[in-house]
Amino acid sequence: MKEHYDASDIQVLEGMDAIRKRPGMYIGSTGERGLHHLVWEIVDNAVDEALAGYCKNIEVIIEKDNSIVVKDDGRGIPVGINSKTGKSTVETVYTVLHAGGKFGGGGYKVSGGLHGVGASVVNALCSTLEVTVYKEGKVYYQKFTNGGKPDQDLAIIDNCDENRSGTTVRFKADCLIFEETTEYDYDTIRTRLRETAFLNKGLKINLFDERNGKKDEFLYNGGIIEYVEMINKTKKPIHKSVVHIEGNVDDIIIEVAFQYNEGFSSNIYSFANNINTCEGGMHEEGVRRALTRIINNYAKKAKMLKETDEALSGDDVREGLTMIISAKHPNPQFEGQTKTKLGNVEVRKIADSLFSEGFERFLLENPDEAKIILDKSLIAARARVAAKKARELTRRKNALEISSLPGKLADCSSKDATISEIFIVEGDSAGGSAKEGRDSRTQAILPLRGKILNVEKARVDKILENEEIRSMITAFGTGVGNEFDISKLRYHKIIIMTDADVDGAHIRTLLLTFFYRFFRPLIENGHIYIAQPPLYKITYGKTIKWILNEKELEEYIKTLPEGAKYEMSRNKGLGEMDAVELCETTMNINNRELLKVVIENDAIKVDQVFDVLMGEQVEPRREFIEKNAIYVQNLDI
Ligand code: 0RA
Repeated sequence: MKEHYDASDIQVLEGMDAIRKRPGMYIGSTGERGLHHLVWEIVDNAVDEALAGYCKNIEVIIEKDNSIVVKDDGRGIPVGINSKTGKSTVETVYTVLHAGGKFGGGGYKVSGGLHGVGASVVNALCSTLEVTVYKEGKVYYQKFTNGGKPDQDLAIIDNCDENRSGTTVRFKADCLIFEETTEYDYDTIRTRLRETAFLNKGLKINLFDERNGKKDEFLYNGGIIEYVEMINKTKKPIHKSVVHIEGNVDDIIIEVAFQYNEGFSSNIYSFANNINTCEGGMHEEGVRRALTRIINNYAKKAKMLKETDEALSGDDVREGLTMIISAKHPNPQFEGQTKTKLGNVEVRKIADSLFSEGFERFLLENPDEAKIILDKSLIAARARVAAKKARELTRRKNALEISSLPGKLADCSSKDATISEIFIVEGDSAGGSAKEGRDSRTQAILPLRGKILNVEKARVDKILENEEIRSMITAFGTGVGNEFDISKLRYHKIIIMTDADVDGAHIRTLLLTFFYRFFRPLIENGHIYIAQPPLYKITYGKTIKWILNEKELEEYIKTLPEGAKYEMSRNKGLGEMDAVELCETTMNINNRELLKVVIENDAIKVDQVFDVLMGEQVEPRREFIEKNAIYVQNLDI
């Protein structure tokens, strides 16, 4: 341990201390997500070395005690003394905030949003961090403890093969900072590393979990082409090849891969320097604009669009489209609420022209596939026109009626949306009890008859003709599609209340799919909830007790006198309770426990889950349910 600190040491210590005082500012949270950010940060450093063209293999190990090891075979972090800090570059990188970028010198960096905060942030939040650098026949090593305090200077500890180079970092999250958990989730790390491998063709990434022996290897020589193929594996592609377009202008690289499938939703995922740009940005705008324009031009030239037809809209040409856009920029600007929007304006034009050129050439060289793609867009346009007519019809019909609200809806009397709730209830009989037991001031009830339409299997016009779906749309008040306006939402809580059986779970999944596809902002803004009717009924003497779950059951039974004779039954459906019981257990805001529905950050994963569960192909669905039963359960929470 060091005993003497000079002025620059003190400065560094203060910097590291500031990170420990406000970890949230640097890694977003100190929960599970923040914990995983440590891994992303260290892996991203290695990926930067791969982007620079020097690293081909990355290995990540989750050790038994939840230490993480990240190994790369890059050039190795420089070991010489840094003139500004008077310390080795290794020590500087791991103890000075934002030092990372300064030593890279050009190249594409994985940096933006919460990422790229620097290895020093990780070090500050770890109980131990060890760096080993292999370079020019020597092995260099330095260890930091208690939030990044160096145990000693960087030292040569061994010799190695002259040809070997690389960096190995081993770290353990500090449980004083990550109070909630320091346990890593294999699948979270796996999904992220797979994505990184897709986005960096030729980079091999190995993952090994010493806690349970799980392992994976990711290497995609086809890069994002293979990514599109994987996403479309659960859908039915309508043309053979994945279209691939790549080019660069002024050191800005744009790469796009896409393929249409039989489905109706559009799945466009964009990345800038490997960061998932969920909020889009200039690269995405450029490509979208070009896609619409090129398809319209082709349709006109091929006389597929009659003079009388209106132009194909962006939605038309994106129906059933799976697309990955990857931009690499030497100096990316990340904007937006979550810093996941690429802001560099020059990128729009570059993305537009590179994509237009490549896509036009593809259409010319592949007339058969061109026809398939054009037909798909033309059919979508016709369906859109039909849907518009259907909507207009609904509106006119409503205008003639006195109230535009659906007849089955028992509305609440309050007009204040912030305190109003709507229960979507399975079945008329449960709907009856709910109407009787509700607080009619703030609680509205909308009973649904049977199962709603599966929106993954139907086109927009058919979906909008469905009566159950129309009731929900009118009741919510927001409108759908282009007309959607969240400020018109009539209830801030939309609560799904279904039976606690298989059918109930299916109806809930159908409803969640519908909300996810048509009302995603309602989920994103936390308006969708799931009611939890009690699972058990205990009759003890004259008292009847409804119990939410196994855990509460155990606790309740403990409170009964020893040898007490009680009867227990599983609550099969909402119909088993009378109005008062339903109200007291599941609806009353003082007693009930609602689950809020949230969207997993990984949009691709969520999309796949819905698609596999609700889509056309049976085999991947079975496969998926077998492998991921638990995840599907979690999805509801
Ligand atoms: C700056 C310059 C050089 C290598 C690196 C950074 C580097 C950093 C990390 C972080 C994790 N793995 C890494 N690998 C390399 C080049 C050094 C030289 O040419 O001597």
